[in-house]
Amino acid sequence: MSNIRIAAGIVAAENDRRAAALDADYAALGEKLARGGVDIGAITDKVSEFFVAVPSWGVGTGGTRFARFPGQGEPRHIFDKLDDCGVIQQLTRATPTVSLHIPWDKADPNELKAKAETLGLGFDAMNSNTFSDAADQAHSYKYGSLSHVDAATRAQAVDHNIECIELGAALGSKALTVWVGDGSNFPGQTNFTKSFERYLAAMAEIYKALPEDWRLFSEHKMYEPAFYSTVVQDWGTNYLIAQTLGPKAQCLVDLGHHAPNTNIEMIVARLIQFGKLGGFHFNDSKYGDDDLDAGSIEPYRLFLVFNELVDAEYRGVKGFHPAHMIDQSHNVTDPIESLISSANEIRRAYAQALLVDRAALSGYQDGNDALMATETLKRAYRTDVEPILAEARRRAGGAIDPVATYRASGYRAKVSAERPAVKGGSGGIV
Ligand SMILES: [Mn+2]
Repeated sequence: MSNIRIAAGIVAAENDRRAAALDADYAALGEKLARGGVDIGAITDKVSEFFVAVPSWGVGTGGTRFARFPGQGEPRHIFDKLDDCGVIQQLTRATPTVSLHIPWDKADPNELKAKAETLGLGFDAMNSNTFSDAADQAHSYKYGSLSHVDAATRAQAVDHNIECIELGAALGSKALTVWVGDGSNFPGQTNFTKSFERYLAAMAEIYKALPEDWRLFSEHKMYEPAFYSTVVQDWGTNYLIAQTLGPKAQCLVDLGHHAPNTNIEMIVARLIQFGKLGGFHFNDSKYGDDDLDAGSIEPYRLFLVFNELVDAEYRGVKGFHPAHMIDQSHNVTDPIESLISSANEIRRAYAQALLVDRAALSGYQDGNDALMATETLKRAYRTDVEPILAEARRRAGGAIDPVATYRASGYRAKVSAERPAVKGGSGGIV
């Protein structure tokens, strides 16, 4: 098991070329922020401590239900995937954990831990898969899993989730994310109430198996793979699940899982208010669950979500510690480059949200000054925080320009020589 890292000399040489420009840009931004009473050092420290988990499935090339076009040097198994995740962390210093998907990433926990440790990685939330059939399973999930009409199929799905918890516990993970593909394609195909009752009873079994310090995240999704109804269709149903199961159950918000034009930042605020925001699957979308790169379509929406998160952080909301995870499908880019860029965009939204003058905003809100209130958000959003992001990476040993450094390293060509091309392959949207 070789660890393929980018040589430290390459990162240093690339950083040297950009150091003087960054020093000047950082000083200029620091001066500008200081005029508004903001200490750039404090913002940089906070950004440095903000992390987002990389999905193991994100480092392979994704696909659609039409086709998948494999990329060069694709990871063949979880250990290759961890190598790729290690490179993302090495360059960004923003992604120290990996979120595993079982059974895709199933392996000996000791080997997984040992490999991750050599790469400086840890493990974030575990993800179960009852939306497709594994080769050796007794009962099919074609007509559902945790809400299936057949008790033996439900029990099999519950057992799989418990297996994910056990593997995760051995790896140091602290959460299980459950997303089911259960639903229906035709009116009348399923009974809404009975299927939700069956789902809740099955989730209660999983909840019982959680270690004391674990959380259970349920993820809602409006449609796909079911096209008429899904059992966990929206944040209201998701909230009911978390409320019914107990304090360790919280809602996971995948940014792509809502109807078009939904005010996602407002959902985030509601879930925070009632202690049920578990975390995020960051991505972006134009039409549906497109799983495009975070911040690539609607960066202002991402900022508005972070505006709610920072508001909660500064208010010191009790028990507020959402899990930050990326969930994307990379069909036309090098997945490593997309994940590097997404991690940066997520940190960018956080940094911009930290710059919002909250005292002024509160004053404008109380004074019904709509124009100045929204301008206060815009002023923070318009700030080019790139020098802060680059400085945070540099201080932590990462790359000032991580994509350029990745390209200069020739990593993809190197792994292409070691990893034979994958033939065919299936759809990759999750
Ligand atoms: Mn997701």
